[in-house]
Amino acid sequence: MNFGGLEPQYESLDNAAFVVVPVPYDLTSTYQSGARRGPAAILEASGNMELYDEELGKETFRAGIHTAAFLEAKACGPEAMVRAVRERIHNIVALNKIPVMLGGEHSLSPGAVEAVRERYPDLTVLHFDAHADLRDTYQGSPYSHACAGRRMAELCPLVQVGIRSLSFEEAGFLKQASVKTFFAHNMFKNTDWLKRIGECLRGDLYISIDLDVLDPAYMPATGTPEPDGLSWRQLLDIIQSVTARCHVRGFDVVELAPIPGLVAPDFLAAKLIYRIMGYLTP
Ligand SMILES: [Mn+2]
Repeated sequence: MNFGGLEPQYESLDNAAFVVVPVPYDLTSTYQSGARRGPAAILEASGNMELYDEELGKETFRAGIHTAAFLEAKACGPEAMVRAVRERIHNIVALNKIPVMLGGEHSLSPGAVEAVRERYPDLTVLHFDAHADLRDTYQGSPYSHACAGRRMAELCPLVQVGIRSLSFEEAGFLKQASVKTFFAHNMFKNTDWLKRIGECLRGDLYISIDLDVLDPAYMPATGTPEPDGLSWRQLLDIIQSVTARCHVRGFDVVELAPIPGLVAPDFLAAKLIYRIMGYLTP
């Protein structure tokens, strides 16, 4: 099972612009678990997509999309898992290919960011999420999904978009931290919101997408859904505008917790990934 259900010549590692890394891990989930089933659901849905992108007018797969082996869960805890992600992503970046991590839970993303930043030291992270994820520790662990934003912010400048859930302490942290947060309730009050997000971003970029940034009407299949999220089109508009002005060195799509019998969210995730790949290829 590879991303897109591609023929071997478009799937080989040597010729691939993108390397998809499925990481079926959700051991720190606190509300609804199930993100461990996300990567397989995305890959299966991707095999049923049209490979001609009707919006971009091209067949993105011709740039080459390799799907790596599943990175299986480590029983020795989330820190070892983050390290395993870092190693795997490091090897992909070293080949000058764009890593695309499929979560799994968000606690994995700092490992990918760390690996990409080693190669691109001026990296900025664009973080889409309903949740700020800025806790220093959660349930005794600094590697919880609830701390993913904080860990990424320790590595490089962080720009958060779509946020609509955080604790009092996280709100306090934002007042003094070098994190730029676009709250969902504020984002669309001004017509220049797209421009304002773009102004925070330049150069090398990593994009981390927690799918719960989307409104649950579009994306019900997440462990911690929140109302008042972005639409499919709003999310794409932001990503398209930043990919036009930044060098995207890697991205992840995390926290899909598939709902049995409801494939629309799986399909959305697959098409989102393919569309982003399309933005990143000439
Ligand atoms: Mn979230």
